[in-house]
Amino acid sequence: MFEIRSRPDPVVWADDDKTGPFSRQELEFYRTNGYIKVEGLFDVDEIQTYCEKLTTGKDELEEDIKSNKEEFISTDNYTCVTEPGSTKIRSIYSPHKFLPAANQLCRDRRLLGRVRQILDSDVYMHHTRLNCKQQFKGTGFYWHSDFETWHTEDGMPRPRCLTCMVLMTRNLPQNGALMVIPGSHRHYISCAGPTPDNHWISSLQDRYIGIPNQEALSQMVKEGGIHYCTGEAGSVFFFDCNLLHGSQANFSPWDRMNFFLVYNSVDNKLVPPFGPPKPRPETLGTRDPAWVQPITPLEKPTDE
Ligand code: AKG
Repeated sequence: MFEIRSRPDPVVWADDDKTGPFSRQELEFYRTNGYIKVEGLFDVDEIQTYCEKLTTGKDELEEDIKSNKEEFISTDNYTCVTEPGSTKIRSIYSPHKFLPAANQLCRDRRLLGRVRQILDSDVYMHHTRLNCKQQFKGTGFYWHSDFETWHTEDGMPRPRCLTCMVLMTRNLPQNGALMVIPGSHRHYISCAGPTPDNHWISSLQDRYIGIPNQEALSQMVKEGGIHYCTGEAGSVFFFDCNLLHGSQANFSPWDRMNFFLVYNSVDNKLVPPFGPPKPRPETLGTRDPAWVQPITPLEKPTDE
C-alpha cells in the first residue's frame, strides 16, 4: 500500500507580481511543472573555466581512493563517493566549502536572484554536489524526491528549498541526462519502511529505501510524463526539492558533469531528523552556524 497526498506548501513562495528576474509566465511554469530551464545562463567559456576549477584535485582524490581501497572518503569538509565497485568518482559533496570557484558560483547573482525570488527569502547552501557521470562508467540514479531524504534524514522542516543544476558539459539522453516527472512535486508519496542508521553511506551509490513504489511512479508518469533535462554546458535547470527525478547510466563516450547547488530558505533551517536518530554529516546537510548564514551576492561574477 502507498499513499499519495497533496502538497500543502507553496511551490513559489513569492507573490507573482514581485519583479523579476523570472517573469510571471516563468513562475507559473515552475509552479505547475516543478522545474524550469534557463538556456545559456552562463556562456560556454565561463562554464569551461568553472569546470577546470571545480575538478581541481579530482585525479588526486581518485588516486587516494585507489590506494585506500575505499568507496568513499568523508572528511569535515567534503564527502567523495565512487561508482559502485569502481575507483571512478561519482559525486563530490560540498566543494563550495573548500574550492573558492564553487563558493563563487553559489553567490552568482544570476542564480541567487532567481532562487530568492522563488523562495521569497534569504538563502544558504544546504549542500552542493558535483556529479561526474564519467564516460562508459557513470551509473544511474533511481527515481527519488530529494525532499524525502532531506526531511527524513536531515530534518528539513518544509519544502522551501530548491536545486540549481548547472550543466558543466552537454547533457543528452545518451549520456544520462537527468529525467524529471513534471508535476510530481505537488504530491507527497509515502515510501515503505523505516530508514536505517547510516543509510546515507549506501544511498549515495544506490538507493533501495525512501523511494516510491512502482505503482506510485506509474501514476505520476501517467499524469506528468517524463522530461529529459538536456542542454548545452552553461544552461541551468532550477528544480523544486520535491520533484521526482532520476537518471540512466552513461554508456556513451561523452562525460556528463553537473554541479548541483542546493539552496534552502533561512526560515527553513534544519531541526533533528524526522527518521533516524542521527543526522547525516555536515557535508550533506549543513547545520554549522558559520555556514547557515544568508548568502550575499557577488557584485560581478569575477569579484573574488
Ligand atoms: C542526485 O544526486 O540525487 C541525483 O538524482 C542526480 C542524478 C544525476 O546526476 O544524474
